[in-house]
Amino acid sequence: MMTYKEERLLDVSKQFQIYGEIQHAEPCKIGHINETYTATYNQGGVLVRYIHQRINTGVFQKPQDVMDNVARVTRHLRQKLVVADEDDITRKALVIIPTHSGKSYYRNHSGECWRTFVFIENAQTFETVQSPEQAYEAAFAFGRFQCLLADLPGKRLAETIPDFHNTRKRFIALQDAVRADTRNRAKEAASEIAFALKQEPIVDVLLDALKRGEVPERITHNDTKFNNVMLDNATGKALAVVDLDTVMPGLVHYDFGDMVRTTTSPTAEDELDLSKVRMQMPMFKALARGYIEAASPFLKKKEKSFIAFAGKLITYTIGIRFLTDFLQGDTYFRVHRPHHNLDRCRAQFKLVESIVKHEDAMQKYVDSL
Ligand code: GN1
Ligand code: MG
Repeated sequence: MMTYKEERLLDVSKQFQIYGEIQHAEPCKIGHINETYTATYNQGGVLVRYIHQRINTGVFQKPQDVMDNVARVTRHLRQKLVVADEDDITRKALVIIPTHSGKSYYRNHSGECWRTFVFIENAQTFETVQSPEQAYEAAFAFGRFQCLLADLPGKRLAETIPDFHNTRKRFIALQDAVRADTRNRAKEAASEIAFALKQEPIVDVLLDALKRGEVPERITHNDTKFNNVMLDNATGKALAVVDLDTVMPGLVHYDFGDMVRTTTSPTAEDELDLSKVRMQMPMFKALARGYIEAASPFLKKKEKSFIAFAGKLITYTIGIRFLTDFLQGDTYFRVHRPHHNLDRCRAQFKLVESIVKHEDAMQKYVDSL
């Protein structure tokens, strides 16, 4: 018997090339953007799981572009793993299940866009990092991901969200939100706004380096949260990186920076006790080692050097995105309580302050590798 009330999911489940009957489905609570379900099917008496995911088309306005990118990237990764003679490849590169008409996603009568992946069994994700070994694994996985995609053939990937990590544009958006103050919330966030504006000198550092040709555009993941890495239950090793919606042209620093943001503090992104939020050097070192080890085949010298700075910039950038969303009435990131976006912003800014205290040591360590 179906144990869930999601009538729409029943319709969705019929659209894809999956054998067997859907038994039940549970919502996954990870992620602020898309809506994700784990669905169990009975295939000849064996229970097999799939992921059904509704793409947030408010955020990803061209779902076809998203799915074209994801299809190209996963196909390329799979080919590389085959050539490298790896085993267990369906747990290492996401597998898209097409619709009956061969499409990579299904659009229903009310315009909802749904896609399906093979579920990766015996693996898990974590909201917070448990050990430097895990940090190393995550960084190695994202570095390898970039490395395997460095020779992706064909045209430039679509920019699924233009200017996604453009800190200058994010800064301007914050200034606009403060000026408009449509929800009359600027007062409550006065000290966060002041902190954000004071950091302006760091806003253009990577954009300028890109303009000067010191750092090149590459294919990057752009959402390298620690909870986007699947770790094997048995070995603790990273299997796959997931959430490929923002795989597109970018700077490697965006990826490394978001790893620093989500992997160096023992706390969750929305920690309320700010005294617990801090950049832990052993985690940073493990990240830098793992990342550089995997990315060294393509990473240029100057590009590598900027890695140390990336954590501060991306933590700051995501912080101002949370702040902007708070000021605009929580229309972008899913929130689970009042002030959630402001709480997230505060934790990011606290981490920025902690990173600043370790900046020199971080740079020295990266340069020593
Ligand atoms: C969003 O997919 P999800 O919810 O993990 C966001 C990221 C932010 C992150 C902050 C498309 O990621 O950019 O860093 O929240 N994704 C998008 O947790 O905006
Ligand atoms: Mg995401």
